[in-house]
Amino acid sequence: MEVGKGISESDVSRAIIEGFTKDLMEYTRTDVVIVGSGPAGLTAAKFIAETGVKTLIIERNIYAGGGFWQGGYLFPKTVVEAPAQEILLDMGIEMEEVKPDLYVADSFKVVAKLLAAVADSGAKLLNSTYVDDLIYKGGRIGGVLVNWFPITQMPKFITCMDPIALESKVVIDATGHEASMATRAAKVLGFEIKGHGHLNVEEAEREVVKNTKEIAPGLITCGMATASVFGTPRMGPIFGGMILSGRKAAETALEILKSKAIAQER
Ligand code: 48F
Repeated sequence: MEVGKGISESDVSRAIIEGFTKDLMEYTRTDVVIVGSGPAGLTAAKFIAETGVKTLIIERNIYAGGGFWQGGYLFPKTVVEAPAQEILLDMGIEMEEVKPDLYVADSFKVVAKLLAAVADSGAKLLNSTYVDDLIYKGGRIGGVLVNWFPITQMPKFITCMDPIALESKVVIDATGHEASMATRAAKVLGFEIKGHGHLNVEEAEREVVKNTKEIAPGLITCGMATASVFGTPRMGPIFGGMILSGRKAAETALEILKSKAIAQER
């Protein structure tokens, strides 16, 4: 068979345009939107989507993975502590024990296998897309407003280039240090975003998992966004707390969806 024979340029264009718009239409209404595809957001996505819940991850970068591609100082080594290594081992990620309960792995293998697990779970990724704001109606967060990320680099994009809305029953803020969804919600609902504190690994890791919760009706924070909301310390380049926080966000989202479904049945 001669490669490329019988394929026209417009065939290629149609495949891209039809495929993408079909997906986008399908995700105008979804169960869970996760903003940010770092370790916390990706872990949350895997644990939610594998239960069959319709899950959309939105990431402003072309690539997914956030800060998970490198450890500290741009060195591509991922460090996690117990018990988070169990989640990575379940995905087939090899880890070396550097001391009891502390593990290290190649960052590219960690991200590649986590992304594969997320893809297999059925979650969808909308990349190069910036979440600009939240839908707020009936006393709860009801989705997100999105635009192409390159638009944010143009002058005056907020005022003259409207985003489109994607509805969802739950939104998870996994935007890292910026906590940008929580910051929007805080302005509208009148609560305070404290900003994370100085480095303290033990306290930071404990608090980030403990504080992963629904912070406003329909809005959950996880990962570094949680530390920013609650003003707890930063943890530096260790990722166990991010992974465990992502899993807790997934459990919280599934509980919210269950209680909404029960309320609708009544
Ligand atoms: O920063 P990020 O990796 O967040 P995380 O999952 O993990 C934090 C760690 O990487 C590290 C740390 C602990 O080890 O301190 O920093 O909490 O990933 C956040 C992702 O969200 C995207 C951003 O590009 C990144 O990939 N993001 C942020 N704001 C938006 C967004 C937005 N408004 N719209 C879309 N994506």
